[in-house]
Amino acid sequence: MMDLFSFDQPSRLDIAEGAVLLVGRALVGEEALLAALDTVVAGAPFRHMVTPGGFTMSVAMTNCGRAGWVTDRRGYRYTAEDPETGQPWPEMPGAFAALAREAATEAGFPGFEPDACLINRYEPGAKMSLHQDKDERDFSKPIVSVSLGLPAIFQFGGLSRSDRPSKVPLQHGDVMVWGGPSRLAYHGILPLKEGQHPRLGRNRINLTFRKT
Ligand code: MD3
Ligand code: FE
Repeated sequence: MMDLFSFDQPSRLDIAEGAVLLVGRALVGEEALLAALDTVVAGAPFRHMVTPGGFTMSVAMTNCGRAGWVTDRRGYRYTAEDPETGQPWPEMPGAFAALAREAATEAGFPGFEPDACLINRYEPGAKMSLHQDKDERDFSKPIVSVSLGLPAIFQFGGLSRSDRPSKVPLQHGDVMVWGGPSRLAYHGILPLKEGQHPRLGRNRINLTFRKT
């Protein structure tokens, strides 16, 4: 029988200028991605960081790559070492770097070589409030994000916090690329709904690739 939808040609949705959703793009090679994730988390466990304002984040985080994003009472920044251990963050797995690079190319941003991968873990109820990602130096590089596990509703706003955000559902295996004018758009994740994912249980994992 003919495949109407195949894993090697995921559908591509343009969400906004420079913002591309590659539906199911991470499903090919999903097991390699999850095995690599286990290796990273064994070296740098998830932890709940504290914002400069003193709030503990509902999302648990860790990092891999030459730089990792951290927050504490002193502020937001990238570090070469995990502050919990003083050791370098785990290396970026080859399967992570390849997916980020290929997805960026497919979305029109060739030559993307991320040096940081922030890994976010959401349990039901966890959320990420509207914010901009602007701790990086070069906004001409895109950000690539990979959604795994429980579904979430992504909020995508404009360049001003007061722009009313639109809602985009994100599923296991979806890859988004944010470049061009979308790179500095406000965005967030609504509180995760209760659920069970066959492979990841009560969790949503998001990999966010950046060139710092
Ligand atoms: C749009 N994470 O870690 S990924 C973050 O699902 C973050 O965990 C969310 O926002 C998550 O900073 C959303 C999608 C994403 C990431 C960066 C963006 C969307 C973006 C940068 C600019 C515009
Ligand atoms: Fe963000």
